[in-house]
Order: sequence, then structure tokens, then C-alpha cells
Amino acid sequence: MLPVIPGADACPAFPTPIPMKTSALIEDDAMRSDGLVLDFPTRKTHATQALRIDVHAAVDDAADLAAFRTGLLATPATSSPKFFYDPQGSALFGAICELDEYYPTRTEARIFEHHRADIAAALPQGSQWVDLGCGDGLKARGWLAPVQARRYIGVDIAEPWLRSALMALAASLARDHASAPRGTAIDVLGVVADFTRPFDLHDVLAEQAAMPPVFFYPGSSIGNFVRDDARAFLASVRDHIGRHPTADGKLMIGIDLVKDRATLQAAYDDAIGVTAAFNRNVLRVANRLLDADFDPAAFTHRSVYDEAAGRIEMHLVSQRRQEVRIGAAVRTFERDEPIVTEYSHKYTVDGFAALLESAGFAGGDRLRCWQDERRWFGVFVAEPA
Ligand code: AVI
Repeated sequence: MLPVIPGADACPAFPTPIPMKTSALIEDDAMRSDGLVLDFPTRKTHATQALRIDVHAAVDDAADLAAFRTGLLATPATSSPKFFYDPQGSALFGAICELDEYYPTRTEARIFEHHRADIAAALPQGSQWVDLGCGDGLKARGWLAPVQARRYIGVDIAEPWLRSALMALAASLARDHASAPRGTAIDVLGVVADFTRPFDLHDVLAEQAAMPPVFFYPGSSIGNFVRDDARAFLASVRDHIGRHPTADGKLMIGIDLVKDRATLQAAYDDAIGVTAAFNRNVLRVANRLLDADFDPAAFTHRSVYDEAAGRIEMHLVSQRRQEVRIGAAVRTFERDEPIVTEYSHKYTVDGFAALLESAGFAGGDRLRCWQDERRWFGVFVAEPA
């Protein structure tokens, strides 16, 4: 049941920058469209119609900012990982993916490479491919032809980034289609949504009732959810698949697996300090979004593997007693006091299978998992029970 592949290298896509100012609606009316849009021609001309982007929620609305502020003022102080990803944080995460120590991205890529045909055979053909946290869409790109996807729905939090990423993806799909006229045309749609909160894509999926949905959530991003939130997220995906009129919708998800402490800690505390810079950058984001005056140099990066909880915890540790202004409030940080900035949960294959089952997915022979030869990472394909 669990095929194994040789080692791993190469690294791509990373989370997208969060928008840095509140803007819930698309301003460029010329780009709006009711119908979709990239209706790829069978002749060798490229479609130039607008790209449809639905805005469901923005990340930086008042509730998010209030939660960010409340978390930093609380004891212990916390910050949601979603605030890492301003343009600088996204670039730093891209650099993390290139590090020798950070194995997840390239290990997953190798599993995809080595088992593409097998995994594709476990997925429905002619699907609508829902790319959760799509970034530049490149991780999904390699799946669209093998599964003959008919529709691509990129879901991400940052509208400007989503638009440009999908334009590039659509152009590349159009080129492929033009050079292989008997290939399948793919509709491309973007949805701006924050799926760290309850999300609703039922209406979007219902527009194509005959196309089974495939939810694609690679990169072990679910590891950044606490377990109850991970279960709620999976249950919501299961509900979307289960309520769709076709019976063969699936979830394909990448999971970082439990392994030795040294490997895990090194992945989150690299020798040249890229992860430390990524972690500290959240204080710059706080300064900008919350009108705060954190001095990032006065906080040290720390990563700890909590074996009992099965997770890496990233902290920023105050190097001295200091007062920080956060908007109108002042927060005193004691020397050695941490801000908890991220959890990254690691699962066993059985543990993640149990989580899937508790969220309404099938287990046993109806759940598939592919791993690398070191069994460091797992790619699961799940269907509703
Ligand atoms: C995006 N996420 C899956 C990464 C992880 O491994 O938890 C974020 C990260 N944080 C530090 N390094 C990478």
C-alpha cells in the first residue's frame, strides 16, 4: 500500500504574500467577468479574455488584525503563521525551500515525480481541480494533464498575486492546448479566500455539477493548523466533496511525517539563519499592520520539537526585558519570554489516517498513501467514507 521512492531534490512554490492593506474587492473592472473566461481556442491563437476572480474574504480585515494584536498582547504571546507571508516573508520561505535542511518541499516533489502515473490513476478524470493555497500554481500544473482536469480553481489569500499567477498559468495552459489541439481545454478561475477560517466553495463547484472536485493541498501546510482546526478543515473539504453531485471527488494532501528530532529541528533552524530571518520578519509585519515598534534584533529565533505534541514550535524569544508599543497599548516582554509564532505538526501515517477518518474520510483500502524511501513525507489520496 505504501510505495517507496529514492531520495529527493528540487523545490518550488511557496505561500503567497498577504495583502498589506484592506481591499476586499477587485478594482480593475476591466478584469471582471461573469463567465469564465479562459475558454481556450482549438486554433493556435491565445485567448485574451479576462480572468474571473471571486473574492470571498481578505486576510487583513479588521477581525484578523484584531486577532493579531490580541495574540501579541496575550500571555503567552502568539502570532498566526499567516502573518509570515508578506512579500519579504514569502521570499524568505522560498529560500527556506532551497535549504539542505528543509527537506519537505523537495521530498514531496520527488514523490510526485516518481509516482505521478500511479497517483493520477487514483484520482478521477475530468475533474475540477481545487488548488488550496495555490501560490504560483506550479505544483498543480503537473497534475492537470495526467488527470485530464477540465477546470482549475486556484484558491489563495492574496488577490493581486492570485491574479498574476493565474494569468501566467492560463497562458501556459493555453500554449499547451494550442500545440495539442486534441487536448482538453481547462477553465481557469481564482477564488480569494482564507481557508484558515470556515470556507464555502459549494456554489463555485456546483457551477460544474458533472465535474468531480479534487481538492489539492500539498506542502504539509495542514501541519500549521492545531489538530482540532485541522480536523475541522478536513471535515469541510469532505463536506464539499460529499455534497457534490458526482460520487468520485477526492482529496490529495501532502503530509510531513514524524522522524528523528535532529532532522526536524535542523529543518526549522538552519545553519545560515534563513528560518530565523523568516521568523523575525513577522515582527516587521506587526510593526506595519499594527503600528507597533518591535525591534526584531531584540528577539532570538528558537525552534523546539515537542515530541509528545508531535510538533515543531517556532518561538521568538525576548533577549531582554523590553517594552513594545502595539498601537495604543504597551506590552512588556520579560527577558527569555517567548512569542509563539508557529506550530508545524508532524504525523505518522496511521495518525493522519485516523485524523482523516475522524473527519469523515474512508480508511482501509480506500485510503492511499505514497511515501519516499526514507518515509519522511506522505502523499495521501482520500475519499469520503
Ligand atoms: C508552510 N509550512 C508548511 C511551513 C512548515 O514547514 O510548517 C512553514 C515553515 N516554517 C518554517 N519553515 C517553514
